[in-house]
Amino acid sequence: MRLFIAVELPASVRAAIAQSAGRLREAFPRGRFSRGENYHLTLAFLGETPEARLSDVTAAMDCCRAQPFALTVGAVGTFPGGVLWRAVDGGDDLTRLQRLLTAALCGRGFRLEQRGYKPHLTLAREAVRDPRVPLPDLPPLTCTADHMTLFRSDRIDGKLVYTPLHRTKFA
Ligand code: 2AM
Repeated sequence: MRLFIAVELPASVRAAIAQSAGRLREAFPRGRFSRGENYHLTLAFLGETPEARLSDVTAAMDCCRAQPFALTVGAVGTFPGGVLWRAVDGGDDLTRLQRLLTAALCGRGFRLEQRGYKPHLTLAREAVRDPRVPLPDLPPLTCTADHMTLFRSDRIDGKLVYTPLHRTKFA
C-alpha cells in the first residue's frame, strides 16, 4: 500500500483553499487541479509499504510528542514539472514535528527521501501558466494543526483517493 503521513485541514479551510485554487485557474488555464477534499500538508512520504509494517508506522507516529500549533497558508508557487502549490508556514513547531516524525520512522528502519522539507499544499499538477494573466492576490488562511493522519493513497477510476488509517492527536 502507498502511504504518507500528513496534517489534515479543517473542511472550512479546505473550502477556502479550493476557492483560491479556482481564482488561479485563469493564470493556470491547463493543469490537473486537486479535489478540495484531498488538500493536506504532507509530513512524511513512505511510498509503497508492506501491510505488515503498518504497526511500526503507527508506533512511530504515536511516539511523537507535539502541542497543537498554528498553520498559515500563504504564497503561491510552483515546482518544476508543473506542481502548483500554496506555501504553509507552521513555524518551529512544524519543523520540529517533521524532524521528530522522520527520526522516529528512520529509527524503525523506514527509508525516507532526504530532500529538503518544503511545507506546501498541492493545488494542481502539470499546471501551465499563462504569463499574460497576473496572479490574483490571495489572502492568507490560518488554522490549527491538532493531529496528524496516516493515509493510504489509491488511484480509483483515475481519481486519487486518500483513506485515513490512523490518527495521532497533539496534546
Ligand atoms: P506533492 O503534493 O508535492 O506531490 C501524497 O502523494 C503526498 O505525498 C503528496 O502530498 C505528495 O506531495 C507527497 N509525495 C509524493 N511523492 C513524494 C516523494 N517522493 N517525496 C516526498 N513527498 C512525496
